Amino acid sequence: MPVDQQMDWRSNKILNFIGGELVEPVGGRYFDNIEPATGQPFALIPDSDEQDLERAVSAARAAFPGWRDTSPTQRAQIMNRLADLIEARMDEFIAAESRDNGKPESLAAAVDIPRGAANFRAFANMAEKFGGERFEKEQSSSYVLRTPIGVVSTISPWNLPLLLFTWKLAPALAAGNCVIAKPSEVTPMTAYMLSTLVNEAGFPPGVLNVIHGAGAKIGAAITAHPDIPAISFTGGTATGLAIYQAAAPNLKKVSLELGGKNPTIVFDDADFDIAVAGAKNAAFANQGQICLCGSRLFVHESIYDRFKQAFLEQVGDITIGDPQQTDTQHGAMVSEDHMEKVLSYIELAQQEGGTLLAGGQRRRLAGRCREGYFIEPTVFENLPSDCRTNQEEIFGPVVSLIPFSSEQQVLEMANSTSYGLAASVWTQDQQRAKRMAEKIDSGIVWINCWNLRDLDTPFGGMKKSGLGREGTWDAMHFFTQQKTVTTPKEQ
Ligand code: TXE
Repeated sequence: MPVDQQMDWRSNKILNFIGGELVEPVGGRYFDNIEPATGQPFALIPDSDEQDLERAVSAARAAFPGWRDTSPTQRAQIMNRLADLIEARMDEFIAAESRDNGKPESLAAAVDIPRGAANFRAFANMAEKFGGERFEKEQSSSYVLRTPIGVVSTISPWNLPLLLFTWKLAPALAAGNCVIAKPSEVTPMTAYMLSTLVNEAGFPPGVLNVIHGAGAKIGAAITAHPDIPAISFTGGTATGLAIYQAAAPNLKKVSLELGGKNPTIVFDDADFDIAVAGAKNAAFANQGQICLCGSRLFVHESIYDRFKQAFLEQVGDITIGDPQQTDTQHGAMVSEDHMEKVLSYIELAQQEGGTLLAGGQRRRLAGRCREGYFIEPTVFENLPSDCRTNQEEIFGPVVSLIPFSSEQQVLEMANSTSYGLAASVWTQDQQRAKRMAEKIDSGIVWINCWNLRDLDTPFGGMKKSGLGREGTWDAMHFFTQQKTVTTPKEQ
């Protein structure tokens, strides 16, 4: 269970969960789990390898016939029970998520943990109502069965640890698959806590297995394993491409939700105050570490100066602080490596001629967090649309302000990156909103809002932002195979 802060941190060992048991990695190796707000280690993470994976695959294969034949209603009951158990320990999960990731507890409380539990409820509901189509023709009657694939794997990232972990697990389980889940080694704690509740929820042993460890080692082993025919991945584009290649020889099914360089587009007829607040939230939520964050902020030239001023005022009001404090709005970056990556982009932006309008520095806090990985919310302007800062995913609290003069011009700039995940458009002109939605190359377009998620809607990106879609219906499709059954009609 969660870490006892009084003990020597080395005795705080995260364990794998295989075949219904919490187990040490076979090789006995661990690495440190660092708290990003303090820079200090606080737990040990299993450095799992192929031997652990083989155990998990055997357990999952053995469990599959039973789980496949469990009724959707029973599966739904077990999943709802797991959601109940998470909710009953809400405060522990919130504290652990914040400690592991660096995000404010208030954010984990508002988003990560409630959504982490709600994902099980949403897909429990799907288990009971998901079915195949029927086709009635003159000579034949057909229906489509949707059957589970078998043993599948989920590989999830560190930015929304429990939320994205369960977003993948839940449809796989609801569809009747057995799962080998690999959370990010950067933020393994809430996945571990969840694994301690799986038996109590009533899952048979082997249905859900959680393996911890390094992406390049255990993640790569999962991707290459011949008995895992489907992988749902969220993470960086480079890793997604590696997974796609590794999966090809075995013709595995892959769902890839990758990076983004998302445009926020503010027209001169937008509701000004709502647009300023929305653009700020889009740029800096979760310290800018959400694939949906709007890191390119296009503002119509006629309101540019006024907008810039109002935006900078709001950015200046963001409270940076210890994630445990209730008034903190902006916490730590997830790791030292990631902080260094983001700081190097801030340096690059200046080399590329950008004018720094706000932030731009690592923030040193006093007390407990003095070694923490904090970066100030950072705003640039005067960067050309095609420079690296405006083309590459930074994945941090860095936004670039860019003026535009026409719909055509902003569309060209918005579509100029290799990504295509999400966009937000701020205008009160419904026709313009419709035109923009049709022409922006991205899987999601929000009009006068940002990150307003309906879980039933398809979620995913175009171009290098990914392959396939998630969302309740799409994820159930991904984790099932279709079987067409046809009978002749009486002539
Ligand atoms: O993610 P990785 P990283 C972006 C963001 C960030 C960059 C790199 O720009 O700076 O990606 O982040 C597992 N085979 N996003 O390196 O490596 C890994 O263990 C199989 C966008 O931290 O993609 C983890 O569980 N698995 C993003 C998961 O992949 C491998 C969220 C994601 O880690 C593997 C996070 C391999 N060879 C970062 N290598 C989003 N789309 O929301 C690593 N993994």
